Amino acid sequence: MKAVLFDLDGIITDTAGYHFLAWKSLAKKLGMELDEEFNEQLKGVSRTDSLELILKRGQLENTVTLAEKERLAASKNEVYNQMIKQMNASDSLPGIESLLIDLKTNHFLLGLASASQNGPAILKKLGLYDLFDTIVNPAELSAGKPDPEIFQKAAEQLGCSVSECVGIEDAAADVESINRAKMVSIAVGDKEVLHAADKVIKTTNELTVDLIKTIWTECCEIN
Ligand code: B16
Ligand code: MG
Repeated sequence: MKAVLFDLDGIITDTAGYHFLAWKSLAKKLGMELDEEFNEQLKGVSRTDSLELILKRGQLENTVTLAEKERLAASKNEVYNQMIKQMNASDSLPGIESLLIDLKTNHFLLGLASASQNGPAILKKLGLYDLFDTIVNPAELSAGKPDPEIFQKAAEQLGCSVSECVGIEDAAADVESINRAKMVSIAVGDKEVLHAADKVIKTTNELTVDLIKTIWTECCEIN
């Protein structure tokens, strides 16, 4: 194992609630109510694709112009940025900061494979930006998760082969992205939802360098 690739939202920090509130407020202006169940579909999905899903739900997809879509996406991002303004070093999920430091101390490479264009700014707020060796720019991808491109790109940027990487995610579509990239996948959350992962754990503070190395080694022995 040479590298560990992290999702941001739901693994490094819990920004999912803010994304939900920002989309909910935008949907309300469009005359729609969004519930938590629908929000599950938006996890790991890019800003533009999330907007498309919301417009489709309101049967508005053919009535909104491209310029209007851009305006709506920008306005959601403004609301979201307002909400995350106060984030600081205390906002990383349990055990994440020490895990990243331990991985670096053990000479593993770290990559960010997040659909969020706000990823670098959020890592800076959390004081974790300098620990990362690479960050994939989601704006440069031709396909979002569950396509494997984002994980393949992270491996390429680190100069690693996919077999040398472990990906860590919190949503089903995102686990699919890691698996399709032919990397070892670790999921954090509900086993029923995330069963496709090579290993599912309940919370981020269970993640340790030893656990990640053991999972990677076991997967290599099986394959
Ligand atoms: P932004 P992840 C994803 O982050 C979020 O899960 C998803 O809800 C959001 O729409 C997407 O980032 C884009 O975020 O609007 O900040 O560019 O889970 O891939 O780290
Ligand atoms: Mg996520």
